Amino acid sequence: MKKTVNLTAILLLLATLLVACRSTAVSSQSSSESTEGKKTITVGFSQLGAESDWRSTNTESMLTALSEENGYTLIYKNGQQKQANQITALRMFIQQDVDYIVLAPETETGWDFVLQEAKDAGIPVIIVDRRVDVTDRSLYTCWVGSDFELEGQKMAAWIHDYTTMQNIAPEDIHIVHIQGTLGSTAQLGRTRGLTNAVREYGWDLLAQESGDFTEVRGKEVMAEFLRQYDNINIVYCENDNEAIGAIEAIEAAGKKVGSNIAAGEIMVVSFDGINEKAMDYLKEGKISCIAECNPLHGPRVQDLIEMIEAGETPAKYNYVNETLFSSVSEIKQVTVDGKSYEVTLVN
Ligand code: GYE
Repeated sequence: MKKTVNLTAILLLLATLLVACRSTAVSSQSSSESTEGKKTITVGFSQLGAESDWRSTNTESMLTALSEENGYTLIYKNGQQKQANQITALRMFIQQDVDYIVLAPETETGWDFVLQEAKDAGIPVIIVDRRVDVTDRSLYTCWVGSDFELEGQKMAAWIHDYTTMQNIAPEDIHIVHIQGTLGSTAQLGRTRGLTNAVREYGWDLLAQESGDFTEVRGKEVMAEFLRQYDNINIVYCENDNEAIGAIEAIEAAGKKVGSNIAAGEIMVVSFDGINEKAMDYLKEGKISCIAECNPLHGPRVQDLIEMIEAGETPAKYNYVNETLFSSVSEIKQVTVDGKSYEVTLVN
């Protein structure tokens, strides 16, 4: 009897051991499966268009960061400069039940309905670059981009410091202003930066018109300004592509671009600092100052998604630090609202 009990106990022990071994094997197999077959994160990215070098660099940055190697399935849609296309893209992402929506909006208004639909579907939305103006801010999780008004303020401060140093009286500063896409955050901020300075310093703002952030329109608008005014001495372009177009128009009209206003040169300033041709123009002195606007938001958006995935709450507004580029060596820094910003010398 004793023997039987012992045998049963041994058999039971063996069986338990076997089961234990098996379950370890199963669990180790399933965990390796889960690392190899790790769930990818599906992101729908609605880009507004392809109007500038800034935009193409931005798109590339997003596609590289949200790539398959990094664990993403990216559905990319180019809105071709039309908000209606972007809204359609967002609705498609909602139907496809993506994990995240990333939106680079063309203009600020008109997003309330579609963002409400995304919220109702439980899809977090990350806004990148320009902003959305919605009544309920909980319609998006967070935003990452530049402080466009600060860019404009820094540029205005640079113009003020430089012209003061050159002993040019405010009323002798005759500016034409080629704006970006009207209603976009980049346009609104950069325009505010200039118009506030015009009011503060008493500069002569001759004309304002949108060049839609493109080279072609920048050239057309500048040609038109040159036909209307013969005293232009500063051109404030809201991006480098417009500046390149404007320079073409100025040179075609037989005038010279440069920072020597007293000698009759037309001074061109702009924004971005990503376009190679514009950076060459800066070195040559054809563009006098460029306020940097950084387009490399891909890794930033990736970080935000990873934070949310980890259960953290990212800051609502995430700003990127930026500099001013200039080949005019005399101005080493500018001050805005009591804070000083260095000018990066490019030559
Ligand atoms: O400056 C311009 C682009 O929104 C910051 O859009 C962006 C602007 C950028 O087309 O080149």
